[in-house]
Amino acid sequence: MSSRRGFLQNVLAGAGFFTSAKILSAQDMQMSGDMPGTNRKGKKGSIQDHGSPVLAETPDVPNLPFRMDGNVKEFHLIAEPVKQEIVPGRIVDLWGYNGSAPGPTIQVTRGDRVRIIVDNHLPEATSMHWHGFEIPVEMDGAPGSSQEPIPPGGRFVYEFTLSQEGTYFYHSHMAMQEMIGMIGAFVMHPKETYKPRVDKDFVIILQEYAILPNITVPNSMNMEFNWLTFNGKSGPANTPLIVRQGERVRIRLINLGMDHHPIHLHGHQFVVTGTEGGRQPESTWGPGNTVLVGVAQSRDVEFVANNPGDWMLHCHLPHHMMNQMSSMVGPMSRRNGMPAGLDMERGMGMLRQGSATSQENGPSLGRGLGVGSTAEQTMSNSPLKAGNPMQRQDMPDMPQQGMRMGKPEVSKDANSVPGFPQDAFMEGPMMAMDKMVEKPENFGLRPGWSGFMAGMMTFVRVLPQDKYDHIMELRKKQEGWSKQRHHSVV
Ligand SMILES: [Cu+2]
Repeated sequence: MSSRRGFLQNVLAGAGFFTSAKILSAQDMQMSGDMPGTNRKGKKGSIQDHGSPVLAETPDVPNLPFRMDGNVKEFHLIAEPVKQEIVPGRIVDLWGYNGSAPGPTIQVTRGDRVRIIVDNHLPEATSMHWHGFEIPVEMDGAPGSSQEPIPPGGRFVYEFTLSQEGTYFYHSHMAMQEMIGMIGAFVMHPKETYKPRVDKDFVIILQEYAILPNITVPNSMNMEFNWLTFNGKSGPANTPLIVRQGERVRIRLINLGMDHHPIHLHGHQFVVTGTEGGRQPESTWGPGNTVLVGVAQSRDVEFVANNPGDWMLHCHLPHHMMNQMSSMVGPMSRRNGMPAGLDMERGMGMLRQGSATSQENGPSLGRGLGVGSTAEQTMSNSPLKAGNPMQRQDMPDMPQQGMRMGKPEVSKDANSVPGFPQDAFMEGPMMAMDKMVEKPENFGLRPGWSGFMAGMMTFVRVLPQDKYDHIMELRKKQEGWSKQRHHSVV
């Protein structure tokens, strides 16, 4: 985060953008804990606090700084290619904003007049849509109808007054660009805090990418996805949500992708207090612990964190609780290849002979669009041939690469059991990388925890006061330390 922040400031300073204005960084704003430009009554951090709302925190994503021009809050967004490290060592090529995918979070207060300068540093035209905003149509960012697309190297300046409240977002209105990262959160706070007041307010953006092994660019046309992210990170690389026991917590979930995600919280019941249309009346709040966040929707959930522990928060679609899913993992890792897809021409339906449902073409087209592998491993949901279950045919020496050493514990006759393997080579001690994802927010987690975290998965850590304070201390120390170094690694 600190490197992103430095990068952002450099970009903005380089453009001469903030020469006369104080830069409000994410950390500055977060440390003050206040909405910029507002006075907060009450003791900071106190559970009984009233007055203006707390600033939302988007773990692993910075806030977008702004400057005041008279009574206008001026933001600057740069659409550009981004290198994003979704898990340690897996750096992928996405498109985003200001060095981040998803883009930095914008936070405003109802009634604010905002100006957003959008520069296009992409090699093609883009557009910037303000999702759900009640603003004049010429500010809507619909390419071709409300305005011309922003050409490469071009700029468009948006300006409007906001009279809404809730969890909104901005995104490119070009479909393929949406699938390669181009979205960011836009939180509109009320002037007076809602009751009951929340002590912590988090934003999580849900995204999905199809990135085959040894490729760094997602295939934005895929219908299936093997990297599922919260705020641009897959488990175990996410920064956990740190809360004090007894605090009231809001989590704002935003989804822009091809799938709907049932987001589940362990250990607590919550209520859904808002949608992409803003706050819902309290009479509609029913208890639950899983909320379906549909495509183009946002959902706010609130709960009192009264149950201490490290609680998982994750998408409950089983395939969204995995990383690097491809035709070579899990049950499919042990047999020879079989036809799986078609080349792009035939996959798009341009068949030279036969029909798409024919004996020759049907099985391949049935697996996807044909844009991808042309051979896949057969399923092993039937007994494998006898032999040492530790020995993988395709990978006799399992690479460890910084992961914790160790082999999965499997029974001697594992290969004779129909269905084996399911998770044996995908989860557990051998996949643990606690050290590689070490950060203050992970302090004190059970050793080996990271071997079971993947995909859209993070923790809500509900901590008693002393443990909470300790992590905050560590966080402060790390911020001080990384401020001294201008270019740390992600
Ligand atoms: Cu999901």
